[in-house]
Amino acid sequence: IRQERKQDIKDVVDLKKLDSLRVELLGKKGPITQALRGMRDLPADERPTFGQFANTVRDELQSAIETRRDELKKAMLNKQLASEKIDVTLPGKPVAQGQPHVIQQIVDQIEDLFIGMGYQVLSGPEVEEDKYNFEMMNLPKDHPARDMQDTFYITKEILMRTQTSPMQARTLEKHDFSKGPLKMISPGVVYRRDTDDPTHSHQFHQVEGIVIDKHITMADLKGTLELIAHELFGNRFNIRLRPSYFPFTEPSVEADITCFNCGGKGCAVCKYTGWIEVLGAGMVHPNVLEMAGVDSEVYGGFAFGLGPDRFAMLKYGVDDIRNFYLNDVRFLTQFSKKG
Ligand code: FA5
Repeated sequence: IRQERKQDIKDVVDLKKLDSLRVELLGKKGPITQALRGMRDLPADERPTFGQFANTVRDELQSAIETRRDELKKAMLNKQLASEKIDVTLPGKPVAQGQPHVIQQIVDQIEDLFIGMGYQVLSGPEVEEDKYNFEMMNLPKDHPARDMQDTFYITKEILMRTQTSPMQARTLEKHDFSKGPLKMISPGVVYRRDTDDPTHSHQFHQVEGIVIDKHITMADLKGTLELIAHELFGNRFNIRLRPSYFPFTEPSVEADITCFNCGGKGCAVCKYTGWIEVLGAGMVHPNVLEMAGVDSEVYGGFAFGLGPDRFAMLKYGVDDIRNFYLNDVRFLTQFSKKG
């Protein structure tokens, strides 16, 4: 019987059944307990031998149960480990990666170019004072040229900046010329009450640039503008300078680049001119220098304001500026840096 029961214990295949077998064999109603209880009916001289034997059987069964319990637990654990095994060599699920906005990519490229030439890169407030956006840019309160930049006013003195040019005044005011020339670019968002169309948005980007020193000429400006065009477009496009007017530069120019859409032949995108205007520039007006406390008899230089939105359109052949602001990922992911 002892051997048979031990075999029963070995044959059990799950822990629950093992536990009921333990209750059955060693519990209060089990054969061992019963036998030990029945001992009092035995003659006194047989009791010690019987008792010893019963205890030995109980201990053996007990240890057989424990051994089997360990075996079953181990088997269960192994089964679980096998089922949860991870194959680290399997290819993972691709994680969608973000990227800088296409306009930011153009701005980054322009920043890299100018940092390489020793310019500092500064950013200014989008909510700006009338004083910096217009007055210190040589556009007093009722100057007709204010109409060139239809403005979102917040109060009479505070507005959404219409251009990054106020950063000219802000940096000129602070610059210490005894420490060297001023060479700065300032990228950022500007706002105008323009009617949205394929080449105009009421919110767009500009990168302002200014260089002030003792002997800066128009040739330095032209060279710098050509460098930007060359850096961004290689030799695929022509650039032309046109005389223009800005109150804060004298003389002033506007730069156009061959229309990406028609290659210069003329189409609706470029209003049949073959050119797209991408920036305004000129030699900084003495009034702007003087108002910022810089001696215009000694110092002078050039400034420019370019539109990265237009550059992005040209570079990638995007025929509607509004696409940049709709944030449709199907549009934006086309301009991955790798691609
Ligand atoms: C200016 O804003 C001057 N502050 C530029 C400047 C700076 C001149 C320094 C001289 C010295 P303008 O309004 O032309 O100029 O705008 C400059 C550029 O911004 C344009 O050439 C064009 O590329 C871009 N731009 C202007 N309006 C819009 C618009 N509504 N949507 C998209 N881009 C625009």
